[in-house]
This record gives sequence, structure tokens and C-alpha cells, in this order.
Amino acid sequence: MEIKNFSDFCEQVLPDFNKFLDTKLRTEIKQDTLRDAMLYSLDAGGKRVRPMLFLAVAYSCGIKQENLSKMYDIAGAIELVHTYSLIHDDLPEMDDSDYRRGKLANHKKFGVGPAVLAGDGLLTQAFYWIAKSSLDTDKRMAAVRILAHNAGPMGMVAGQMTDITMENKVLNEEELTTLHKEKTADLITAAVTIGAFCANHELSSRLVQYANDIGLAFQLKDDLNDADDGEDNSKNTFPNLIGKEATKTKLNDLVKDALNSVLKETEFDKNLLVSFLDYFKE
Ligand code: GRG
Repeated sequence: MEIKNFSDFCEQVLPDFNKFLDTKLRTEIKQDTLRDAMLYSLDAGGKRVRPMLFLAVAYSCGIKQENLSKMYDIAGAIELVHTYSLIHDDLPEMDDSDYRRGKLANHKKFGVGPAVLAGDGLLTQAFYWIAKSSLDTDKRMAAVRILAHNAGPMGMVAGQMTDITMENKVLNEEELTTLHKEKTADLITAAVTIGAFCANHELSSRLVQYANDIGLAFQLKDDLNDADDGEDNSKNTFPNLIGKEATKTKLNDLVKDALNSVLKETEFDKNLLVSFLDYFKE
């Protein structure tokens, strides 16, 4: 069936991918409480933006729809890492949130110890899935390298450390941009770049720029939504630092830049990545 845009792509691929994720983890994890706690957050209604972006990039680089399921292990690994990060982010010693996606946070449902272990389990299992995937060794190695680089202490974990240790200091624009790049954009960039690698696409700085821009835009959109809901105005966010209107302008500029970058890509079907940008429309 013809795929018209990113949301159409998700409609066609997501049900199958969701079934894969649930079945695989349910079969692999034998310890009951651990399995329940891991699946509780994995099946809690996340949008699956990162694995869908990964698969959309692979598809745009020429991987046929009927072959995308060979890449589900890698897509799944990216979602496992994202899910772990949200469980740990909600913990009392981190962002201390009682709810996530309208449901009790993992530690509120299972307790802090089990929630830490559910996160640990998801993170570790992600790399097991990549190692066991049927893709060629060079692709698996690239996936491990990029995911570890961007989600670990050179990326997302570093951003989270800055976030929790700089809580009482007002960060300037440059510091805040670095924090958001590491904490939020790096995992999104990993999804895009691993997608290109797995589809034999020669990675260009334009695609990396597109990914970095949408990663930062993602954070700004989330912060603008929180600001509209009256969230804590002492947090280090762009709406709190430069105001909501200036943040909206910054968000629109990032989306325009992302569009310009992807339009310059050659040997690449740009339709899905261009239509993904609709996510940022009000
Ligand atoms: C604990 C190492 C560690 C890192 C945590 C991801 C993260 C770092 C913190 C989350 C803070 C946050 C809410 C950032 C805003 C952008 C963001 C990542 C939103 C959540 O991602 P979505 O919208 O979530 O893709 P769903 O629920 O759809 O999966």
C-alpha cells in the first residue's frame, strides 16, 4: 500500500511493531515482577516517535516496507532506552513525578527499587536486542556505538546530570541548549543516524542537522505545553528564560532549518521526514 506521509507510515507500521515489542519482552523476561514493571512502562501508550523515525529513515533510504520488520530489534532497542530514561527521570531523586502519560509513574506503581531495576533491565536488554539482531555485523556495531554514545555519559546521561545538579542555578541560552541537546536531542539524533547506517545511506551533515534541530524542537514543544499547563516556572526551560513567544519563534526557526536541511538531501525520499515536521504545528 502506498505510504503518503509520516502519520500514514505510523498507521501502517505501528500496530505490528507494538505487537513485536510486547511479545518479545514478555517472552524473554522470566522474573515476574521485573517483567511486569518493564512492560508497564513499555506498554503505557508512548508515541514511539524515536523508533518510528528510525524506521522512516530506513524506509526513505530505500528499505522496502516488507523488510522493515528485520529492523524491529534495533527500533525496539531505541524505544527500550527511551522508556528506561523516562522511568529513571520520574524517580524521587530525579524529576520526582508521580504520573507519566496519565498513569502512575513506575516507582509509584511498583516502588523505587523495582523501578530502578526495570530501567536497568530495559537499558541492558536494548543492547542484547541489537547484538542478536539479524543485521550485518557492521550495522549492529554502528547501532551499539551510536546508541551508547548518544544515550550514555557522552549524551543523554550527561544532560540529565547537568539538569539535576544545576537545578538551583539559572542556565543561560548556550548552557540550556547544550543541556537539551544532550538530554533530549541526542537520542533522537541516534534514531535518525542509525536508520541511515542500517539502510546503507552515506550519512550527511544535513541529516544530522535535521535530527539535532527536531530534537531541540521536541524539547521546546514539550516545555511550551508544560508552560501552558502552568508547570513550575523556576525550572531551566526556554519559556522560563526567554518567554513563551520567543520560544515559539525559536521552535519555528528550528523547524524551518530542519526542513531546509532535509530538502538538500540527495538520493533520499524526503517525503516522510518533511511530513514528520507537521508534529510541531500548533
Ligand atoms: C534518566 C538518564 C536519564 C535521562 C532522562 C528523557 C529524559 C532524560 C528526561 C525526560 C524529560 C522530558 C520530559 C523531556 C522532554 C522531551 C521528552 C523526552 C519528552 C518525552 O518524550 P515523548 O514525548 O514521550 O516521545 P512518549 O510518552 O510519547 O514516549
